Amino acid sequence: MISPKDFCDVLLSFGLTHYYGVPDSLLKNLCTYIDATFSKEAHLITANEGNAVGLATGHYLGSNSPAVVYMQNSGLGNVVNPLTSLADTAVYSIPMLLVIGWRGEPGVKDEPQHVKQGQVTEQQLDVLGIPYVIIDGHSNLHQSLPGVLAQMAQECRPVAVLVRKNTFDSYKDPTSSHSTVQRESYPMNREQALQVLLPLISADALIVSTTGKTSREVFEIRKARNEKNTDFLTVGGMGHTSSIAMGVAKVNPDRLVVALDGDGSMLMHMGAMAIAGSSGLTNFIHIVLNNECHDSVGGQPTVGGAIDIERIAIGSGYSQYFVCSDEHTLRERWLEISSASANLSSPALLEVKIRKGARADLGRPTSTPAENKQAFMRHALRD
Ligand SMILES: Cc1ncc(C[n+]2csc(CCOP(=O)(O)OP(=O)(O)O)c2C)c(N)n1
Repeated sequence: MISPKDFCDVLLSFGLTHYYGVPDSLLKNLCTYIDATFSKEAHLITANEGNAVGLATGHYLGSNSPAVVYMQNSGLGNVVNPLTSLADTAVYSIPMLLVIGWRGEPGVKDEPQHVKQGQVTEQQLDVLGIPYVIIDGHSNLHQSLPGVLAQMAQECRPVAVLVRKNTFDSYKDPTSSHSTVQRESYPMNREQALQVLLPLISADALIVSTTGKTSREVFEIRKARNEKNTDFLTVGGMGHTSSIAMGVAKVNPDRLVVALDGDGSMLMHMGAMAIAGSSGLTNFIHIVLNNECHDSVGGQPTVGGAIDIERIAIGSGYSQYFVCSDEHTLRERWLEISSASANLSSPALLEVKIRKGARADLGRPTSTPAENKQAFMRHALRD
């Protein structure tokens, strides 16, 4: 296996000193190493992968040095436009190194949402005209990387390293004092908050839950309670949970629709909030489970603890904002929301402040995405 430090040292020897990206479970050890080692000036966790490509572009324009952009291969969709219409050699010709975690590599068992993306990752890089190398735990970085990095510098273009599963050695932040530590510790974690919330929401409501452990926990809670799983588990398409919920709410004005979102997911496509806020929908409640981090892929921090979600929501046109951080207040806030919802003029947002962390034995949905879709649609159509 490759130590994250050796990897970054090799990149450093090629003048790559700055990192931008969205964390990935496959790159977890590399991400933890970068976050623990590099200063805020040299490393930023971005809202989405396109945001990282934009930053790397500006980084080059302002310094004449390329930067590194790291991401899960599911983030390739978010970078297509800035790569093809900005960084490509046919446009501004911006050098940068993309470090891409290869989920769903053909032949390697993975979750349904990664299968298609894993199959097409190499083709996508080919179509985008991005030269790349593949590395795994046995790669000799001094042989694999120089060629592609020389091409990046000489041809002034984005290039990529596609990283297989189990490439990086484990890395534990020795200080644990870095930004991955939450500023405040709240009494509930995400699963505890969901345990309280789910029974409060009426059985007739339509629930859309976000990517990662939120949906896994929703699924397991329903199973443990012998309840039918009619919630839409947004296993892919991170950042689009509230948009999906809003789409459902628009065509079901007589039903309450609840988005169970994460802070990382909310931030990823925050423009959606302005659209929801301006929608005039009165049957849509946006719940943000804010643990200030990307808990599902290793707990790397988001800016969820630094931003003012109330002002963002109200400024985006949401009619009301509620906040809570313990079980008692969560119950109270839900009562308030339920009684206020008849008089709402646009969506309401509930921020639930939680601490990071999940059960070690958390399972994954045993139903397929097709089964989940059918169950949700039967519930929506009262079939
Ligand atoms: C476009 C895209 N980028 C990255 C990922 C990897 N990913 C899956 S879940 C997740 C973290 C989600 O964070 P948040 O919404 O705050 O929820 P939490 O895990 O903290 O509950 C990430 C980065 C992804 N699935 N899709």
